[in-house]
Amino acid sequence: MEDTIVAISTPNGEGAIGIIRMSGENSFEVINKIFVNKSKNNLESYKNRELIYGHIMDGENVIDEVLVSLMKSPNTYTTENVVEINCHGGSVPIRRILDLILTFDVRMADPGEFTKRAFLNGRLDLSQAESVMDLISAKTPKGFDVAYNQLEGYLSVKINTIRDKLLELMSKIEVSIDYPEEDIKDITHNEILNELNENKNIINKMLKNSETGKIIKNGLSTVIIGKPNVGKSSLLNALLKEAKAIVTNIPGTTRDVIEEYVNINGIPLKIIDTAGIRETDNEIEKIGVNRSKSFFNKADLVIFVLNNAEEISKEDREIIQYIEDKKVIIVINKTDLESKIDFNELNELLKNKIMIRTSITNEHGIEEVEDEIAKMVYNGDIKSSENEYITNIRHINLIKKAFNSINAAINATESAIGYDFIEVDIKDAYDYLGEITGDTIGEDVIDKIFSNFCLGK
Ligand SMILES: Nc1nc2c(ncn2[C@@H]2O[C@H](COP(=O)(O)OP(=O)(O)OP(=O)(O)O)[C@@H](O)[C@H]2O)c(=O)[nH]1
Ligand SMILES: [Mg+2]
Repeated sequence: MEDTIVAISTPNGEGAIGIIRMSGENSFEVINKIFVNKSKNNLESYKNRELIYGHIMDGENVIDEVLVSLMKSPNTYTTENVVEINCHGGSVPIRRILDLILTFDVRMADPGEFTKRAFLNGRLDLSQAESVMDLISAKTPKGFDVAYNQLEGYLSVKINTIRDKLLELMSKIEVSIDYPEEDIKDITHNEILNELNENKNIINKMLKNSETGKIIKNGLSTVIIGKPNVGKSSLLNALLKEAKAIVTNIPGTTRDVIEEYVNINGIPLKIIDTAGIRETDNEIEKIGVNRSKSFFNKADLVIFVLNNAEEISKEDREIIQYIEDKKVIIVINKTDLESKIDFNELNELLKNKIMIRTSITNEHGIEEVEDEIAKMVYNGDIKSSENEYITNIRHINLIKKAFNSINAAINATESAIGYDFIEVDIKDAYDYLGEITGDTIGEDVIDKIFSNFCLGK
């Protein structure tokens, strides 16, 4: 029998209510001992999941006025008996109730232990359990929708469908190995190849979307660079729709790096505005410039701003060298002013880079910048309505491994190697995919996954 566990399920700090959750065999018995309501009925005479008003008592002493609900196994979060206590949302009542509960045969839950139990008791598979954490930490509504879809089991269904097909293929191969002289028609190399290719294509499609999935989950780190005074901070403010960064006509206004989050078509963007790049004797500005340069390397996307009213300078050429093999959007700003920039030279310097003309002062071209960012992330689509992305690095790595094993099986089949060798590779792919849903996985990996959860979840 599993221990009974308890944890505070609401965040730290002051709030209207705080929730303490208890799960396991003893939870009903414990709540019966510490909870008193006016009619003094035995709690188990209440309806399942009904909210019951009353007080938590430590002997004769009232600890807090609360609402309690009892949820009977098996239709609960963990599938065990679960009790939730809604008390006042301050650290004192919450802590006191928790301490009181811990005087009984109940222990503190480990991080993620409630969800781990939901997994171990078979209510959720591993990919669904992992999505719970993504739901909580989602940075945009889009990120939430993708995680929710995973909780609903879209990934599990997809993975299980492939695994079923692989299993069927393995059993056909097995029959051909074990009973070669029986009347059953042996599977041919060609038939194996067809099956394998079909699964390879499905997996490949999943992998293709995984870059987008990672960005939807973790955000896109975007750096705005350019010479002083070209309008970098103005662009940051325009994307944020808020005057966060200081804008002046004095070159060298931004001395340090400014970081802000913004949601662009469902993509969480961490935008970094940097100090304008130029040679300078000013020590403070020098540090800023060096920091700007170091930010290129870490960025997923670079927005390089140039001033339409200035000629291309030595600094611009230097920046162009830095960004050559980066994902870049070039913004030619101040198009309201007379153009002095040599576009022939610029096109020559910046082959195949996307260029957008803006006048931030007149609010021109900003939407184009946003659309271009979305396009880069959604593989050409400006607004993807799709929610079927794989966002979890662990899943992506396993899908890659499964892909490689299927490829190995295809190669083996093409070189007409013995069936037992082909089968080994197929079995590997089958097992890797099983690690996503938790069908084939070691206890250590499971522990590691849930230890990243927050307490009380
Ligand atoms: N005419 C015109 N002026 C602009 C435009 N965009 C920005 N400016 C002006 O250009 C000046 C510099 O803008 P900032 O956004 O501070 O430029 P920055 O690149 O952040 O400058 P540093 O922080 O010094 O590197 C300000 O006076 C802005 O009002 C534009 O599209 N047209
Ligand atoms: Mg600035």
